[in-house]
Amino acid sequence: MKVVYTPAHLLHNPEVEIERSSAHSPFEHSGRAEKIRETLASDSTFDIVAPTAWGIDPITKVHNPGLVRFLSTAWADYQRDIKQSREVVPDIFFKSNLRERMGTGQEPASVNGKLGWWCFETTTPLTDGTYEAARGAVDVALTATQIVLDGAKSSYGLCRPPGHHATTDLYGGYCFFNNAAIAAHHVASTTGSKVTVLDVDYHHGNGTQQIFYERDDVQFVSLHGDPTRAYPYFTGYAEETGSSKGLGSTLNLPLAARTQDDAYLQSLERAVESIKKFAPSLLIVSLGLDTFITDPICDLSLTTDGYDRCGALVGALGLPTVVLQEGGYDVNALGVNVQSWLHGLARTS
Ligand code: SP5
Ligand code: ZN
Repeated sequence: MKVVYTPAHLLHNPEVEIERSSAHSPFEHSGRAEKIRETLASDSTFDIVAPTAWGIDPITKVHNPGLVRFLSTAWADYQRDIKQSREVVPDIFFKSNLRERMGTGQEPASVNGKLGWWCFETTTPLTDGTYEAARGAVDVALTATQIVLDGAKSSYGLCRPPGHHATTDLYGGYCFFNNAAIAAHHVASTTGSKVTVLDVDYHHGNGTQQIFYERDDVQFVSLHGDPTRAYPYFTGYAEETGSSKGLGSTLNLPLAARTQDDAYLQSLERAVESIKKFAPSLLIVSLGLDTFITDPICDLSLTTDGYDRCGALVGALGLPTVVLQEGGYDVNALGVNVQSWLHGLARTS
């Protein structure tokens, strides 16, 4: 199986994350992707290749061009206009209620205002090379997708930073550009065929859901910690099933704390049945390993063997499958967990 990787991710290298009312070292750091790369490099099943450059157009077909423009200069603008700072984080957020009955308003002219306009939370600092790293992750996703469009049964894109929390207009949740959504839109719009994004990251893929909520050509199916207790809190309820043309093309399967392999696989079986009904021509998996039993920020209880079973269940769909990396924060186990999931997939697909 081809693994698409670029060292460009190293350019996004925050040293602090503001979370739970304190500043601490980031859960999302470059060691995650390097651990995965090292583990897959030592396994002859995998062949690591570099991405090709796809340019900005596939990004602006999914994201507001204003978001892309902002991210391309935000760090430098902040250094120049506000102060010298290794990490750049908003200190104010636009919330639509602030202007209730007064219209949406407009993007502020000042960089501090812009930060609050385009970002939704504090755990996603910008550093000097964040934009280049985020562009690299999109190139990784699109190159992995092209490998499958060219006839491979499956591929794996080692995306970092991750993508599934980024909406059309907002970054956050460690995500800047929605790699999986950009890949899914690219396939749907260039082939005219249906695509499913199956999101198995612990956290609800609010960005991917929002991007496709009214569409009937891209299905979104997600298993995640129940938003009554889990980040990102405001989305991912079972009642959210899509709207207008997209009604019925979104499926949310929220999970209880400490869900183990067998119960998780029962929910994954429901996801697989809904994908069969939708009958896409291609499957994109947003793969988060933060469902792992010892993940430091999550509360599900999956095991390394469980991931093999999950990959095998998805592989049995028999669909061309692009697997893209999202979260997973127990770095010691991250490499073997990705490896296990992909071995399961390759065995049955
Ligand atoms: C891609 C991805 O997995 N993004 C996750 C972003 C979560 N960021 C904030 C997490 C806050 C969780 N705090 C819970 C601490 C429990 N000890
Ligand atoms: Zn996650």
